Amino acid sequence: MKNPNTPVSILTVPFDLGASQRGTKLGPEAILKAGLVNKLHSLQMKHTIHEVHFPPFIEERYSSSPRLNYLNENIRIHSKLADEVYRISKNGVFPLILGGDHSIAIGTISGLRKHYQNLGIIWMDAHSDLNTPLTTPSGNIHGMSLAVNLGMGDPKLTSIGGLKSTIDPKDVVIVGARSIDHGERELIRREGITCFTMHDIDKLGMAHVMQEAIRISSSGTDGVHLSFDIDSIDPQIAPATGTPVPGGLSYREVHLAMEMLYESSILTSAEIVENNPLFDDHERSSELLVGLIGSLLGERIL
Ligand code: 6HN
Ligand code: MN
Ligand code: MN
Ligand code: MN
Repeated sequence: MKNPNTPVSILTVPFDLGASQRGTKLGPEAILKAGLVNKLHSLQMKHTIHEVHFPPFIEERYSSSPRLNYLNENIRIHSKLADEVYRISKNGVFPLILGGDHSIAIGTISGLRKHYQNLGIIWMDAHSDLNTPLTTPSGNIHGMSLAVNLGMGDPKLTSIGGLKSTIDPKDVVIVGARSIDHGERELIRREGITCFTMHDIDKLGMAHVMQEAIRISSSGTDGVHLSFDIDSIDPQIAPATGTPVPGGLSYREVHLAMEMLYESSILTSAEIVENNPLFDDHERSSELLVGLIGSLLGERIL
């Protein structure tokens, strides 16, 4: 964050209809239970916690389509979240959003785009979430959220927040990818998105990759958002995910990323998504996430 005295507004978004596995709607509560509030107190950060409420969904009336699962439910959540994120950013407060599955990035980033002219994005994920209804293998909207933010996909999703401006693909950096679908690969090449795969991290080292991610996302932008998918971390140390992919970030690599983001002072918002306590081993993934949020907000070893 730009100024360490910036107050933080935690928005919890218990929504899991962007994915096929149920359970990420329990994610925010698990992170709070694992000690997030104590962590913020120990860092002496002013903060508020607020749940994004939705009218309950009636299961028999779920909107189904083979290409866009639960489209109407997604639209409702992301529209409401966009409003709340916009309000928080406008007030000079740092929004920290706890998901929920990764579809919520549609709401978060739509809200941020109302406040920032040119938003940069660091997308830490095992996946690139760049599918569209034409390329999706699953119909799950959490696999399309970055594409939607680039203006690609169903108009009912790309128009959330009511803005014409989209994110410039040159200001987007993906970090940690190791499962990219065919259509996503084409889109990354066509749009010139920077994508540091695990192969790049192995070769270049995490410090260099994060230096580049920070430089690219912050050059010519007036805000930078971190969208952090828990599955970027190796599933052996963070098992709480419905979409595990082996060969992910190590404990120190992911902490280093958070520490470097704090030191860079570029971040203006962050979201932590896809934590699914139904797959956790006791609370170890949620505890790891609390530690990572600590590093992101300024906790130091020495
Ligand atoms: N996530 N690429 C796959 C799909 O269904 O589109 C997996 C997406 C995972 C999404 O992890 O946020
Ligand atoms: Mn994701
Ligand atoms: Mn993922
Ligand atoms: Mn730029």
